[in-house]
Formats: sequence, C-alpha cells, structure tokens
Amino acid sequence: TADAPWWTRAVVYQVYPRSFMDSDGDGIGDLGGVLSRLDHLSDLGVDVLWLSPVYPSPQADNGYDISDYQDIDPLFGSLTQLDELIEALHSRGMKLLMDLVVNHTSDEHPWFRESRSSPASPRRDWYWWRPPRGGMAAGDPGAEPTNWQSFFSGPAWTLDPASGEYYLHLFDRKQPDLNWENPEVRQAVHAMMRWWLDRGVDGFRMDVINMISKVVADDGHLHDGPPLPGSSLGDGSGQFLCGPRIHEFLAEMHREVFAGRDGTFLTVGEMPGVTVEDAELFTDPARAEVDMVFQFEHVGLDHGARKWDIQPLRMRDLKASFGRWQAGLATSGWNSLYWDNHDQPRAVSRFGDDSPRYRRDSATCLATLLHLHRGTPYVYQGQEIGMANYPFQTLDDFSDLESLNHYVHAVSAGEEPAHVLAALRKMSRDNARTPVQWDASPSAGFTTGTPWLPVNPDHVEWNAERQRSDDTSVLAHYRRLIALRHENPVVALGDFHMLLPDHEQVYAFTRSLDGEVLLVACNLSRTPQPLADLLPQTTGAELVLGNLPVDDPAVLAPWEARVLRLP
Ligand code: TEU
Repeated sequence: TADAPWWTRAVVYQVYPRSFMDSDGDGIGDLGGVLSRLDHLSDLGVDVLWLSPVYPSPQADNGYDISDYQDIDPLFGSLTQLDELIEALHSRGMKLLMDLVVNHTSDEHPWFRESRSSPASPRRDWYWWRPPRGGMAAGDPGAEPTNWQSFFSGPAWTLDPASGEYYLHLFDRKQPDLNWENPEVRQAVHAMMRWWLDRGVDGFRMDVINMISKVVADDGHLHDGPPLPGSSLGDGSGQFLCGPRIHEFLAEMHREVFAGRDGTFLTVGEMPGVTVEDAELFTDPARAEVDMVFQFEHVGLDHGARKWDIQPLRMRDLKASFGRWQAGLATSGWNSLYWDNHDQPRAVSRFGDDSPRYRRDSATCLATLLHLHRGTPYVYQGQEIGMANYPFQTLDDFSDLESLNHYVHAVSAGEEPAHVLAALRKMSRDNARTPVQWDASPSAGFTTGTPWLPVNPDHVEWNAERQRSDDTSVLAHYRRLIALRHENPVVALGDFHMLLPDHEQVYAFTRSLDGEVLLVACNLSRTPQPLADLLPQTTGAELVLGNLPVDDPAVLAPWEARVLRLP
C-alpha cells in the first residue's frame, strides 16, 4: 500500500465559485471568497480543491464557455488572487485542480472569432465547419450537416450566414467544438496546460474530455446518429463519445504535458457515457492517460430516455452499477466516487430523504455509503452540511440554460408545462447552484449584496456555522469519514465485495486488506432492518463509525449506516 498514489487516500472538494462565497458584494462568488473560506476546507480535512472555471467567459454556461484560457475573469478576481490561492492551499498541504474545458471554447474566444472570420482563415480548421447537408440550401430545416441533437436542446449545428457554413457545438451555440483532429489545436491546448502547471497548479478536471475525438471519414464526413423518438434530430453520441482517437489524444496529452515533470499531479476525466471497459483503459496506470474518470451510470439510473423522464431509483440497479465499477477497476485503474456536483440535483433530495425527520440521517447515510467504497471521493460544496434541492416555483426561478432550453423545446413540442416544470424542479442543475449556506443571516453569509440565485430559505436551520460545533451534525460526520480514509489503508485500498445484491433496503459490502475486514451496512429506507438476520457475521463486531447512536445492534434503524470491523 506504500506505493499507492497519494490520490488513492485523498478526498477532493469541488468549489463552484459563482455560488461558494462572494467577497465584493456583487452577489456572485469569487476567488476572494474562496480564500476567505479555506479554514472550512482545512477543518473538513479535504486534500484537493477542484475549482470550476474562473477564466474570462461571457458566462453563457456559467464559465464552461471560455474566451481566454490563461487569465481570470474580473467577475471572479485576478491571476494574482489565483496565485494567492495556489500558495494558500499548498501552505495548508492541499492541492488545486483547475477545470479544463477544451472540447469547446466560447464563441467569443479569439480563436473562434478568427475561425469564423473567413473560410480562408488559418484558424478555420480549428473548429468543425461544414456546408449544408448535400444539395440543401443553407438555413433550410434539416440542412444541418448531421442530425445530432445538442445536450442543451436543438440542433448541434449553427449556421454562419456570412459563409453559408455550419459550425458544430455539442452544447450551446456559444460553445463551438474545437477540432482535435488538428494538431495545431492539440499543441495549443498542451501549451496552455503546461502554463498552468508552471504556475503551480496540481492537475485538472477535464470537462467532457471523452468527446474530443469524433468519428470522421477520411473526406471529413461526419455521420448521422439514430433518430430520437418524436424528434427530427438524432443521437450523435455514437459518433462523439469515446471516439476512435480518444486514447491516442489522452496519451499524447499526458506525454506532452505531464511527462518529465517532478510532481504529484491528479487528472480526472469527465466522461459522459463511459463504460467500465473504457475506464479500465483510461485509468490503467501503464497507459498514462488519466488517473480516474467521472462516470455517469449511477446518476442515470433514475432517468428515462432523457434526464427529465424521471423514474424511481431501484436499489438493486444501484448495487449492480456500483458493484460493476468496483469489480471492473479492482486490480488496475481507479474509481472516482460522487453523488453531487454542479450538474446534479442534491443527493439528499434525490437519493436520500430530505424530510425534516430524516434529512440529517439520510445525508450521513449516503455519505458513509459512498466514502467507504474503493475510489477517490468528491465532496461538492454544501453536500457536507446536507444542503438540499431548492423549492423552485415558476420558470422565472431558474437560471440554467440547460433547464430553460429544455422547457422551451419541450413545451413547444407539446409537453404539458406543469409536467415539464415538475421535472425541472427535481432535476435542474440550478438545484446544485444556490449559494452555500454559511450561516443563518439573510443571505446565509454568502454575500452582502443580492445573490445571483436566491439562497434556499432553509439556510436558517441548515448552515455551516450551526453545524461546526455540533458533534452530531452532517459536517461532523463528513469530518469523521475523511479522517477514517486518511487513517485506515483498508478504506482507501481494501478489496471491495458486495453483499445482499437483491435486498431493496439495505446496501452492504465489505472492504478487506491484509486480514482486516470492514463491513459497511446502510439502511436506505424508513423501515428498521434486521441486521443480525441479514448479516449474522456482524453480531458482536466492533463499531468503527456510525451515523446514529446504536439503539439495537441487531437492527439497522431508518437511514442508519454502520461501519463494523469484523473479528
Ligand atoms: O457537463 C457535461 C455533461 O454532460 C452535463 O452537461 C450533463 O450531461 C448534464 O448537465 C446533466 O444531464 C460538463 C460540465 O460539467 C457542465 O457544467 C457543462 O455545462 C458541460 O460540460 C459543457 O461544458
């Protein structure tokens, strides 16, 4: 276990800066705010800070549309403050991951401005430009070069009238895809990454990095995907997820950026649609591509055809999925572990039970379940204090373009507005983007101004200050979970074995290392469960960490999670 990489014992904390802490009163979080709250991170015990984008951006997608990769947007602060943050984190023994968004830039990036300026521009081939589909006129419905649907609704191509050609954007039209087939693009990205490493950054979270290789014919032709039900558009994912050159591009990136550097870096690739088999290759240390990936299987289990077609999560599906990933990466490769991030609704509302009676218990139960798996846990800002979904009322309450675009497209396609709104309330990314609740004051201690997105009214009861000295709080439990990982190699490295695969309420598994066996048993329901009957080996076992006082050793109380050391 001595030679296991440092990040196998690490816990990463994600800061979505716009909603974390505002230091200049404009109602938008910033780097000054992050700097002012580092004690909170040290107190929690996290090792790495993943900072969502703070680069210059028109903010079409809250910074995931970058117009300058080597500066800081004045909205968030300055490069000087970023350097201060690197220094402050390093002095606390922590590391900084920057968010690398290089599948696409902003349409306001100089690269795209040049590329769009003329078909003869030397940067034309830095992006994906194509003429209208064979024989059709530019601007005709269906004349887009492929039938792909954007992740943010509508076609993934937008016409540039000046040239009569379309450009590709898998996301918003203000996020044109870079053409990674072009070695000039790859070299420019590598140079930028090296520039950040030279500044002292410790690695990257790589945004939709498995989309940078598209299936493209020798003549440049891109292919349609299968038609989407009830739509004139198609599912292009087979043409751009984990495409033919993805391993080549990531290996090249690793070689050009990290090789030869003395340092202990961390790379995590965000990969919608990635399979365990793909991830075994991506995270195989011998291949030097990425250290770990964010996969999306578990956060897709309550989705139907779309994330908005919500269905109840079945426990056996969750166990099968997590179990498959634990088994698949058991001998080589590595898992990331997450419930929450800035794109997902709050786990305590989605997978837990945010009723007054069970909110604390379910939040700490879900945390125990996740953090005791094999992999690197990611804590999303506010998750450590049990922050929950926001009580959105009307469409005006929402800010996220993914949600707003979906509403417009769904309603114009004939879906019932009230039904669409109900789905937004549950699944909108805005649920994760309300300001972090630091205290019970009017704006939860987040800002002295008007917050860009309203603070959840429940901040009066659910806030960091109230929990800091409460040993029974969600925050205290996260502190203990993180310490457990730091102090026990079996938590970081122990072999994983799933138990009770078909039980609908109890999620249980063991972790084993050098003869030490921990058994983790979590009751993800409101009904007590007969632990001793289900798992007789737990009788008399030593309690290592529980999220509730143990009333009856033989019974798991509602939302009770126990970590037991077997004799
Ligand atoms: O998200 C990638 C992504 O696939 C998500 O958009 C996800 O599909 C959706 O939000 C949830 O269903 C990354 C960033 O995390 C996200 O914030 C950006 O909007 C997106 O890429 C484009 O950069």
